[in-house]
Amino acid sequence: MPFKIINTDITKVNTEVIVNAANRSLLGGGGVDGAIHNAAGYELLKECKNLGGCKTGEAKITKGYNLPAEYIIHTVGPVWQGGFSDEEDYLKKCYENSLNIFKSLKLKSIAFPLISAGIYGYPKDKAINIAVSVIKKFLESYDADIFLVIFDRNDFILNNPLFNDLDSYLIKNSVKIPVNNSGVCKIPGNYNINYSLYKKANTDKKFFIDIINNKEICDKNTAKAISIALELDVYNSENFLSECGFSLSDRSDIIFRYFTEKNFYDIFEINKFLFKYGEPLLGTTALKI
Ligand code: AR6
Repeated sequence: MPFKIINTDITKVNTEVIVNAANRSLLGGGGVDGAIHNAAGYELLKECKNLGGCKTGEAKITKGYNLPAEYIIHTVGPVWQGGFSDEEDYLKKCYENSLNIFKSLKLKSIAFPLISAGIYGYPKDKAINIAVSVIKKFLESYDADIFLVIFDRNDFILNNPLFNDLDSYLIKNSVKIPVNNSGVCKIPGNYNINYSLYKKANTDKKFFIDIINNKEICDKNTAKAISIALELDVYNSENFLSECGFSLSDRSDIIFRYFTEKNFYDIFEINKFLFKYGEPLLGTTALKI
């Protein structure tokens, strides 16, 4: 089920599918569309000419040609018109229809750009929230590695009151705590961890099962993801991590502690904040990007 937000150029991403934020002609344009057509080559335009265009909110698939990705799903986002023209519904449909094609082909990895958030002017914070919420819902019933590609970190705007609060928390808690990363690297036996928690830990199913059976080394990031999945409060999460051989020390740990203090266990939301601060996200995808 894992979902990660990454900062890169989507044309370089080696998922099976990348998604293009196209226009209704499907014949190329600027932004990510231009970058994808340039990188894929002329053969892509030839195939697109036979598709007969695409309506806003719908999606069509082509081969990836010279891209690392095998396929491209082209979808057409709405142009922002102040929010009064069903833009939200159309943008949701872009993600949903792309994911439906992806699922129908039984594919396992896909990367999205932030559809409509460039030339089409959709407010970036709203576009991020729609992308994450549709992807999160989809992953409840289908296992895949899904990436949201943020090309320019400045586009990652979080309009969330917790953000200012977390900022002051980080300033108050910036004192270095002695580090214990002795890394027993094993999940302590006294926690009854059900394998179905892999979704809540944003972790690949097979990797998660190997971790809880101690067939794989549990790194600190995974230990924190499991602690979130178990909904351990701040006291118990620190005990759990300490039993795994880790203590909370760096900035990403302080962000983790901030959310456990609040009993906040939505790993997708926590990862938005970690991305914003340039810290590693919690969870593990099967595909390494
Ligand atoms: N990799 C990942 N993301 C990118 C890349 C890249 N190489 N290049 C840009 N982005 P936009 P839209 C980001 O304008 O708003 C085209 O002309 C960019 O920073 O590409 O849906 C089409 O033909 C932004 O966050 O798409 C349409 O006419 C996001 O991709 C129109 O633009 C989307 O920006 C579609 O506009």
